[in-house]
Amino acid sequence: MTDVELKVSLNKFEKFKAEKDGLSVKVQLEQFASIGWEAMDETDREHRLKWLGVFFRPVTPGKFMMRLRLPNGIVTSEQMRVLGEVVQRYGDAGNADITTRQNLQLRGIRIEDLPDIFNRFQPVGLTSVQSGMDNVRNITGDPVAGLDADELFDTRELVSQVQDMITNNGVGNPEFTNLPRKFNIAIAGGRDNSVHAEINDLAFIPAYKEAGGQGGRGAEEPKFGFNVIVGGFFSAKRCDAAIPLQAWVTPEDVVSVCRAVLEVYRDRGLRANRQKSRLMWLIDELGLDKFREAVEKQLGHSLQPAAEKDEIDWEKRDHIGVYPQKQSGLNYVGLNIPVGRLYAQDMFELARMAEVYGSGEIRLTVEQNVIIPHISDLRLQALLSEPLLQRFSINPDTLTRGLVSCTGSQFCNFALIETKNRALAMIKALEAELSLTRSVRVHWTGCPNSCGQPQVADIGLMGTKARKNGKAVEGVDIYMGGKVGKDAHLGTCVTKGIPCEDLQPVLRNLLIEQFGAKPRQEVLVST
Ligand code: SRM
Ligand code: SF4
Repeated sequence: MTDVELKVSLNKFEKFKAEKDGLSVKVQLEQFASIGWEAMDETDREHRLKWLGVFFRPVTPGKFMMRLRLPNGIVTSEQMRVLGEVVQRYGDAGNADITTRQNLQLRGIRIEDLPDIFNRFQPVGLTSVQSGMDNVRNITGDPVAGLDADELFDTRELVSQVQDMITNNGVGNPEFTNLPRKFNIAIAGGRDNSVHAEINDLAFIPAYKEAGGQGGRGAEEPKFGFNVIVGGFFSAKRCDAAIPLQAWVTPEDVVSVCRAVLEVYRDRGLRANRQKSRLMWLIDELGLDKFREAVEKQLGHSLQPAAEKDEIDWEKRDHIGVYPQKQSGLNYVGLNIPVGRLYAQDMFELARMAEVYGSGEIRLTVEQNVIIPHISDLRLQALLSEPLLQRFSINPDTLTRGLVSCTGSQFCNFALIETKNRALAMIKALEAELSLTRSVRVHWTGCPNSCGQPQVADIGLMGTKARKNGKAVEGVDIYMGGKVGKDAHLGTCVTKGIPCEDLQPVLRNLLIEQFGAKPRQEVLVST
């Protein structure tokens, strides 16, 4: 594309990015704090601040959201305490949500507090840089990396290295602050694909390569590496699972492959129409072979062909409950956090419990739950008797256990419906009515952007406007058939436009007919 053509086709987002890089607002924070949010330049306030992970919320003007970066979903007790202190000062308006990318978002943030908040982040190694808009999102890794006796690869270090490359060690990296659109990266390390690799723009899946070449059994041990998949994404316009790049890389190559793919995407990605800018659209445009060649050219060497099979051969685990670690005498404990919502006091309690019973480490999952690792056998019972576990259970009811929800209309202006509170209330009501012997993964998402990933759920509920008695009401489209873990594939829309007020009986029937739920009355009579 010539410069002239490029200028003609620049949309509003490309224009403001070209005028001033998003990251440059970093040096203006003191100024923003002193003039206040209302006096700020609108584009700085509503767009560029997202390069620092700070999101203006039109639903709660003046109370910003702050999205962190927590590589591999790991947070220390010290960091959790700092984050708890940040939200505590906002009283009822302050809270934190665990996100579907193993991450935390803080709420209630005032612009005048930003300089102080960033000063507190720095000494404890927290960063929120490049976590929104046209940047690479939080990089997900195996939530039980380094704990799981059956893991194939401990993803923690690699995920941190990729983040450090992209963000210049959390300080901000102008090399990658002007991508055509958002970009998601995941690295799987276990056998159950705990990261939903298939819904990322770029993901690495454990796979062994026979020594001595392409398939044949060599004399040496098979070598560990990853098959690379590309182009997975959800958007209102299109949703696709990632496709194989037909490449296998060693762990040592992962950072440079991430860099090369990002450079190709940055330099050749489509920028005219934001609805057609995610990586898969570029792969479509170039064709997979040409795309792969472009990545190889950027890398400076050719990629090895993919291993014949990958190692994802387990059903996905949710990690809720108590599990022995590979380190003898130690356990990890998974707590169910209903719809991922935490308040300051919960954060302080989690930090304290991680220190008293574990090593001070806390982990987050893409199901918006928490894992506390490194609990010795001797301390386990005491941890399990902690009052917080009444609310954040290690043995929740079957439907609460699989519940995930995006933010919804409480804070998100894209939302067509309220999600988190409604999701919880409806699941509780269904649990009162029904008895199930297995967990059913119900995902709510407030609009077709699909942040709550309804396409990976057993039952996915996507917010929409429905009609009832001639009036527009909040409703959902129902998705079914999403499969995670082994043979993961996306679910599809099976029913459209159910008013939320009529949804409970519809879900009840689905759970009875397709998931073996029994009405509690019947269970009582037959026992
Ligand atoms: Fe998302 C935009 C929340 C995971 C697809 N997403 C938004 C915004 C920023 C919109 C806005 O400005 O209000 C939401 C912020 C609401 C708020 O105040 O919380 C938002 N997305 C979320 C989170 C918090 C949902 C959650 O409750 O967990 C997740 C934050 C993850 C993180 O830590 O970074 C979140 N978003 C996702 C995912 C799931 C994933 O990554 O596995 C997706 C689908 C996967 C994907 O992106 O391919 C997702 N979000 C979107 C999209 C559609 C992207 C597109 O290509 O069109 C948008 C809209 C956009 O970018 O224009 C969006
Ligand atoms: Fe907001 Fe829609 Fe994403 Fe939910 S799915 S957080 S409503 S953009």
